[in-house]
Amino acid sequence: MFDGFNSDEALSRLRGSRRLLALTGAGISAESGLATFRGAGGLWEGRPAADLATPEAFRDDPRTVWRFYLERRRRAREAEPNAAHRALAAWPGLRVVTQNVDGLHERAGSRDVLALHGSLWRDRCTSCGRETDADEGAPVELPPRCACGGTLRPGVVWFGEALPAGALAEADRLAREAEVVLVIGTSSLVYPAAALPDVARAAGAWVVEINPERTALTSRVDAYLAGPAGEIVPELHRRAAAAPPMS
Ligand code: BJW
Ligand code: ZN
Repeated sequence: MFDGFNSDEALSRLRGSRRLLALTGAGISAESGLATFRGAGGLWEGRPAADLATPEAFRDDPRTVWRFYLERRRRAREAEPNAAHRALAAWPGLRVVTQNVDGLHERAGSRDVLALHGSLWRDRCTSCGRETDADEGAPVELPPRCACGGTLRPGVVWFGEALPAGALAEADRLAREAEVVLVIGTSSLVYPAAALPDVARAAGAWVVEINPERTALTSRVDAYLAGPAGEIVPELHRRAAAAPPMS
């Protein structure tokens, strides 16, 4: 049915399952026009985008890191959720765990999204730790300041930083309880998120990867559907979620 392997069994597993988990990465937002980290367009002013997502980059050059995030906010604000975000939001019994910070799952209508790497739409003070909603307008001064006088930073998780403990624990629980896990649009290189499909599989789940390219994970999944999320996910939803569960 789809290119890749075991797509027919993926469909029948999906039809029969009530506890579904989608683990998403930057690739699910590619068709909304947002650049991935490691693909084409993953450079910002000639530097790999992931190099800017570090505490060291922020310490050395907070203005450049802020300009990068302000540009990401602008693009995300102008982007719309695509057919893959919408199909996941419409899928009964499916929970979303995302590495993305763009908010497109929420805007598509997914509820209780677990955002492992924080949010583009939050700021955090590096002095007092207070978290606030990001200001709508561009700040007059970079880096922007907290009311306490401290430097604000984007409310995202950079390399070497801990993921939000509650979200990670909940994602781990969902992975253990899932019957089928859809891993969509991630290179599966960044941990601990990349370990969740293995956690799920060890607990008995069926893991289905959706990605136009093979990844670090592909050799460890039960099915691989090769193609863009915006085409494959709605088609899966149409064929699996719309059909009555087999009894
Ligand atoms: C499509 C498509 C279409 C294209 N349809 N698909 C174990 C082993 C080794 C290393 C580590 C380890 N544990 C921890 C580490 C260190 C590190 C790590 O993983 N390093 C590796 C790179 C080796 N991890 C961390 O540092 C993490 N923290 C941590 O472990 O803390 C420990 C600790 C505990 C207690 C106290 C203190 C510390 C934190 C990781 C944070 C990652 N942050 C970023 C930035 C977030 C903010 C922002 O957005 O700016 O998260 S980096 C960046 O990578 C971002 C992403 O969420 C993340 C993953 O990227 P993703 O989503 O997979 O994107 P790409 O670009 O890589 O892939 C896109 C995919 O889409 C491709 O496959 C395409 O083919 C595909 N695609 N079009 C479907 N249309
Ligand atoms: Zn403060």
